[in-house]
Amino acid sequence: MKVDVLTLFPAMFVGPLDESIISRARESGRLELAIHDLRDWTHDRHRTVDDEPYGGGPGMVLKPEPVFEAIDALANDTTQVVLLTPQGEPFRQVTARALSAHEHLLLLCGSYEGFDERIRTRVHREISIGDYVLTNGALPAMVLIDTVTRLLPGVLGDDASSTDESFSEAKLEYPQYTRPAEFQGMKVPDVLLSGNHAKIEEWRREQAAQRTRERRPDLQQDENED
Ligand code: JEW
Repeated sequence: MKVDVLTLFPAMFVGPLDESIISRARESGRLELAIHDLRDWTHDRHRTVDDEPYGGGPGMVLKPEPVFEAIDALANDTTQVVLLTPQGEPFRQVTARALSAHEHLLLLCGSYEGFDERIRTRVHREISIGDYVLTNGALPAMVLIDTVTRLLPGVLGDDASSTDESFSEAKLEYPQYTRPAEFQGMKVPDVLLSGNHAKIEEWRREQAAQRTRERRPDLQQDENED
């Protein structure tokens, strides 16, 4: 998959995407990532990307011209153009799945208080990563890249792929333990040391269901499974 990112803060993308699984996905060619500075599509001496809002009011608004020019340069008919914005649809695992099916994503990060409404006409999807306030769209873009990359064929080993389903199945994970069997007076539950795999599986299912009920009642669990 090819992912182009359009941002006013390209330096924010250096580091987080050069580590771990994302880094390996890039090295193996399964992810081709390019970070672009929106100011590269300005033509004035000050590389202006924003202006005052028509009608007055506080803050600055992202100008349409550089964004349209960048989209014209970077996107084609097969590109899924995604705008990161607090006004977007809430980002979920199903959204990540849908995006991972595209060969080419163009992520528009934006910045400032807002963007010219006409930018929306060039966008296929608007996504918000959650209900909290951020300073710009760089972190949301990186969250999206991370979630989508690990869904690409061959990026995760077989072991990790099987643990991929926690959120797709709307269930939190069961409690886990490793050695030692007792640590600072805290014991690992007997059932996990019993060697009885049917009982262990039963215990884990019950723990996961209980934990989901208590912590995330908004997640729709399988009704016959607790
Ligand atoms: C997101 C892109 C660009 C936040 C979440 N927050 C916020 C906010 C901003 C500007 C105006 C109004 C509210 C900051 N901001 C962004 C925030 C995406 C931009 C500027 C964003 N998902 N996506 N939770």
